[in-house]
Amino acid sequence: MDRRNVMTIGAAAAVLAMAGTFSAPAIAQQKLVLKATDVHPLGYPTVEAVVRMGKKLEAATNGRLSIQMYPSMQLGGEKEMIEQAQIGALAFARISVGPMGPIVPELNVFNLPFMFRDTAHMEKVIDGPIGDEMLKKLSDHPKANLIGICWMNAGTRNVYNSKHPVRTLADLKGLKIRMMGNPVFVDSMNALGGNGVAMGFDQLINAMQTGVVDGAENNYPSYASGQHYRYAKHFSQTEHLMIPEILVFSKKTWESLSAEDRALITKLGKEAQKEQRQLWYDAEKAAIKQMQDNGVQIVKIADKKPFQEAVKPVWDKYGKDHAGLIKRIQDVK
Ligand code: GTR
Repeated sequence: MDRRNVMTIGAAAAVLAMAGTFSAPAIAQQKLVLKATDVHPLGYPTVEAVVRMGKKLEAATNGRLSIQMYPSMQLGGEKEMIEQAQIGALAFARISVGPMGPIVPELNVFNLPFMFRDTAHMEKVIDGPIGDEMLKKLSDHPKANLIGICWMNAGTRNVYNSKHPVRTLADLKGLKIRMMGNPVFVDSMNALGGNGVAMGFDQLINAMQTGVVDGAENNYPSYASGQHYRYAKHFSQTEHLMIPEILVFSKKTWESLSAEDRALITKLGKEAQKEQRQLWYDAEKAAIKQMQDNGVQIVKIADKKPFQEAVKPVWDKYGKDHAGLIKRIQDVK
């Protein structure tokens, strides 16, 4: 080996050494601001849980990773949020399982009316092996392009309208009720006797104002924080749906993260699931107070049996391919 070659090798080694010393940590130090979005405003339990998660992420990585929250549908409705996460235009989207059903068929089981017996049942399912399995189904789905991070509570959904109190199925007749964009919901409302109209959450206020719909259905915090009582004062405790929400992450962005960063986000997601739950219970109480303060008539449904009977065809149509999963959910005691 002549002297020139030795020097070349020496210089190359020096460059490699420098790369090892400076460049790699410099890359690792690169700041990454993860965009997150939600249809709800700041302070709403799902938004607050993700904001808190962002603070923890920032602290754990000395500011290298952080979350920037775009609340209140700033980046569009849920459909747009999902699409943006899929292409990597944003990292986190907190969405209802409602619009995810058409993407991951198994998730539609959570969208069946009267699927869960009560809140405790729903929580046990999402906190347990079925919950983990469903998150994995979403993450592994070849076309979803999303990673399921964690679950969040969203209470029960209840019908509200501007015309009259709904106490029985007969009262739903002729009412145009906005439902989330997924055929299972329109079919459910039609089976209950109303007229289901699918549209995004972002179009709802306008549709109620202009009479395109007579009302909608949702949980207490969504109804109260969106001030839907200004357009639809008759709120009935139909509790026909109990749909958990899901925090998803863009698969594209996920694949660019290190294993450590993924593990950290997964861990903080589990913590967010717990924290959001307490925030949720508090928000439900506050929402009911706000509704009462604004003269909302909260109508009790004396007999829910006819409602449950009426949606049987929806179960036959959407549940038939998932009998095993439905049975496992029902067996969770
Ligand atoms: C809310 C839910 C939103 C959205 C909305 C809707 O309860 O938090 O994610 O699904 O309902 O009705 O579209």
